[in-house]
Amino acid sequence: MKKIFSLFLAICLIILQTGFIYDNYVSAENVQLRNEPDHKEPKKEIGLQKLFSNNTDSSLTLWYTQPARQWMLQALPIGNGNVGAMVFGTVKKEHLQFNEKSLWSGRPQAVTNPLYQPRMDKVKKLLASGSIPEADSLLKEAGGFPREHFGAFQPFGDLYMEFDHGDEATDYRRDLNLSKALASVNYRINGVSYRREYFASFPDQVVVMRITADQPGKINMHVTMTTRQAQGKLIVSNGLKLIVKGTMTENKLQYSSHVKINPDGGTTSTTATGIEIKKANSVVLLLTAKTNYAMNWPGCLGDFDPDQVASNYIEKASKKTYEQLLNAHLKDYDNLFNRVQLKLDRHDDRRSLPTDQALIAYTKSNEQKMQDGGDPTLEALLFNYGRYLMIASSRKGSLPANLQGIWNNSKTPAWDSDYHTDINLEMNYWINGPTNLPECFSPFTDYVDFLRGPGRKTAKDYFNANGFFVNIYTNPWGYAEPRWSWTGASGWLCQNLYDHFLFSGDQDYLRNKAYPIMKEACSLYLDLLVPYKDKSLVIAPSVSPEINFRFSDNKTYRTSAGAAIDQQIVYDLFVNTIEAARILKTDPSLINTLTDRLKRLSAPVKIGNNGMLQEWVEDWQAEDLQHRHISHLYALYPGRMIDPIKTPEWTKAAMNSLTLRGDNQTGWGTTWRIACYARLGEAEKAHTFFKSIIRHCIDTSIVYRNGGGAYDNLLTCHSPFQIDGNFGYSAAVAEMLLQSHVGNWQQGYEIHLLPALPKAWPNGMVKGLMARGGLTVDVEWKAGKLVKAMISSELEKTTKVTYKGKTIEIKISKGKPLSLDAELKKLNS
Ligand code: FUC
Repeated sequence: MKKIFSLFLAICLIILQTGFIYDNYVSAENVQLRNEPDHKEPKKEIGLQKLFSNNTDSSLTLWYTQPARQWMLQALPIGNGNVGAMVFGTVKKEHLQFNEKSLWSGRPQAVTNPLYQPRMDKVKKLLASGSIPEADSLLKEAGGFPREHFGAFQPFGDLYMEFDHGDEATDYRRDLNLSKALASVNYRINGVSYRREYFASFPDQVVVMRITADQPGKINMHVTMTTRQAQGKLIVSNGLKLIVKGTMTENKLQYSSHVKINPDGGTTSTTATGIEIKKANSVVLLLTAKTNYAMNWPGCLGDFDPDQVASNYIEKASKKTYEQLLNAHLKDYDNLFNRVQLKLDRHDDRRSLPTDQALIAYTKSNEQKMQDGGDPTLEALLFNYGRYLMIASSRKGSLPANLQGIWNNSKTPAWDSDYHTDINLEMNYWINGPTNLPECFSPFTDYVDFLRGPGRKTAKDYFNANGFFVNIYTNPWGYAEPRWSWTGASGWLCQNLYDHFLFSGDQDYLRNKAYPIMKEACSLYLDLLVPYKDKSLVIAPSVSPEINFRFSDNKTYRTSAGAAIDQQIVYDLFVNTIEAARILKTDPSLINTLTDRLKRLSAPVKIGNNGMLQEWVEDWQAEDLQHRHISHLYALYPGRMIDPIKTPEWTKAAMNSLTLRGDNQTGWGTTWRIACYARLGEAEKAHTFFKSIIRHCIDTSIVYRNGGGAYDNLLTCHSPFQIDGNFGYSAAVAEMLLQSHVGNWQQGYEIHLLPALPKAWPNGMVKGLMARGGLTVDVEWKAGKLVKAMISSELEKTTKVTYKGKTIEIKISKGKPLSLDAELKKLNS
C-alpha cells in the first residue's frame, strides 16, 4: 500500500513538473485480374435459394445465386493465416486459386545511396532554418534511391476440379458463412443435389474441401493443379497426391504445395495432369502450401525443407476424418470470431436479397438519394466480414496481412501487394484492439520487430542516426530504404504496438515485445530532432505523406522540417514510451530525456489562419486541397490528442480540415474519415461515408480519386481491391459504438458509450467490444437510446463511463460484470 502511495506521489510530481506539456493533450493525461473467362450461369434460381435466404443470418452470410466470374469481383476468400484461397464455385469446373503469404519474388536489398549521409546534417539545418529550396537542391544532387529486387506478392497456384455431370444446374447457391468460416456451393443436376464445402484450418494448416451428393456413386471428377511460377513442376502420384514444387531463381525461395484426395467409394486413376475419380460417394481434398521464407534479416530463408513441412501437414490431416478436421477448425475459429456480435435490427426488405443484389440496391438507393438509403443488415455484414478477413489472413507465425491480405492472383499486383506504412499497414491492424482480436495481432508485432534489422542499417546509412528507420513501403525482404520520400514510419508502427497493449493489458507483451521496439524508435527520433527557427524541436527531414506544399517562391515541395504528422507521431511515441517505462518501472533516464524533448517539441497540433489544422510547420497551403491522405489528422485518429470535450478548439479545426479535404476518396481514405468523424462525435457525417464504401464497384484499375466501394464479394476497392478498406471499416464502426481514447493507464480510460450512433441504427446490440484498459463492453440500445451496457474485466479496475454528456466513475471487480442503464445507474451489484 505504502509502495502504491509513493508511486502515486511520484507520478503526481512528474505530472506537475511536466504539466504544461500535457495540459493541451488528451493523451497527455496519459503520462500516461487477369479476367477469368465468363462461366455459364445456372438457368433457374429456385428452391434452395429461397430456403437458405430464410434460415441464415444475413449479417453473417455472403451468398449468391451464381458462380464467380472474375477473381477480384466475385470469388470468395478463405484463409488460415498462411494459405489463402479464392473459391469460384463454378458448376462444371471448380476453381480454387490459392496463395501462400510468403511466396514473394524479389530479394533483400543490398545497395544504398552513400551520397545522402554526408550532406544530411546540412540538409537538416537548412530545413530547420526554412531554406526549403536550398535543401531540396542539395537532396536532389544526391540522386535517387535504389530500389532493386523489391519483388511482389506472388500467386501460388490453381486447383481445378472438373465434374462429369453436365453444367445445366438449378437451385444454385454459393455462400460464405462468417460465423463458421465455411464456404459452400450447392446445386442440382439431373435430379442429384451436390454440395461442396470449403474451409481453411489454422490448427491443421490445410484447406479442406468436401464434395458430396445426395445419391451414392454420383461423383465423377478430375482434379488437377497448376502454378504460374516458372520453375514450378507438377508431380502426380499414385498415392492420390498432387504436388507442385520449385525454387525461385532470383531469391532461392523454395515452395511446395501438396494436395491429397481421399474419396469414399468409387475408383481412381492417375492421368498425365491429375487424378480421375469415378462413381465416388463423396470426396475430401486437402491442400497445403509452404515456402522456406523466414522473418530473419538479411537472409530471410529458413533452414528447413518446405516440401517436408507441407507433406507432414497433409499426412497428419489425412489421418483425421472430415468431421474431426471441421470440429478442430470450428473450435479454433468460433473462439475468435463469435466473441463479438453486432446486430443492427431494423425491418428491411433487402434482408432476403443475395449479397450482390443487396449491394446494388444499397448503391442505387443512395445514388437516387432515396430516403431509405441504408441497409443496417448489410452494414453489419461488412463489419463482421472485416473480422472474418482478419482471422483468415493474420495468424500467429506468419507475415502480417498485406495490401490484399493473403489473396492475390496476379504476378504484378497493384503496389506489389506490399506493406505500405503511411496508412495501409497500420490501418489493417486498427481492428484488432477494439474488435477483440488480439491473437491475430502477433504477425504485425513480429514484422515490425523484423524491420528493426534493415531499419537500423538505413538509420545509419542515411542519417548516421541510432534506432531504426522504416520507409513508406516495405516487403518481406526488409526493404527499408527512404525511396521517394523521407516519411518515417517507425513511430507510427509503434502506435499500433502500444495500442495493442492498452486494449489487451498484456504486460508481458509490453515488456518483452513492444517496449524494446518503442525504445529503439525513440532513439531514431531523438537523433532526428533539430531546433527550428524559434528553437522548438522539429523532425528533419519530414514529410506529410504523398502531398506537396506551396512555398513562398510559389513552387511546390515535399520535404520540410516538422510536418504535423511527424510531430504528432513523435509526441505520441514519447508520451507512450514514458508511460510504458513507468508501468514497467524501468529506464528513468530515458523518461527524463523524453520529458525534456516533449517540453521543447514544436507543437504537434497548430491551428492555421484559415481555422484548420496546420499540415506543416508553417501555414503552407496543400498543393492538392482534396488529397486522400489526411495525415495531419493523425492526432485525432489513430492518435488520442483531440476530443470534442477536452480540446474543443482543435475539434473545430479538425472538422474544418476534414471538410475541406472532401468526401470523394478511395477505400481506406473513406474509412479513415469515418473513424475521424466518429471521434468528433459526428454520427450522421460518419454514416454519410457508408455510401462510398458500400458502393457497388466493378473497376479493377488503379484510381486515386472518386474511388472506393466494394465488389460483389464485399472486398473493398481502392480500386483495385485493397483490404485496408475492409479492416478500416470494421475499426471505424467500432469507433462509432464505443470509444476509450481519453485517459491514461494508471487512472483508467473513459468508456464513451454510443459516441456516434447514427439515426440509421435505431435499434441494435453489440457484444464483446474492447475498451482500452482491457475492459470488455456489451451495449444494447433501442430507439436510438441506450438500454443497457455491461462492462467486465479480468482485473480489478476503476474507470469512467460517459453517455450523452454524463460521466460516472465505476469500480469493476474481476469476473463480476457491471451493468448500467441509460442514466448510467447500476442494474445489478
Ligand atoms: C499509398 C496510398 C495509395 C495506395 C497505396 C497502396 O501510397 O496513397 O492510395 O493505397 O498506398
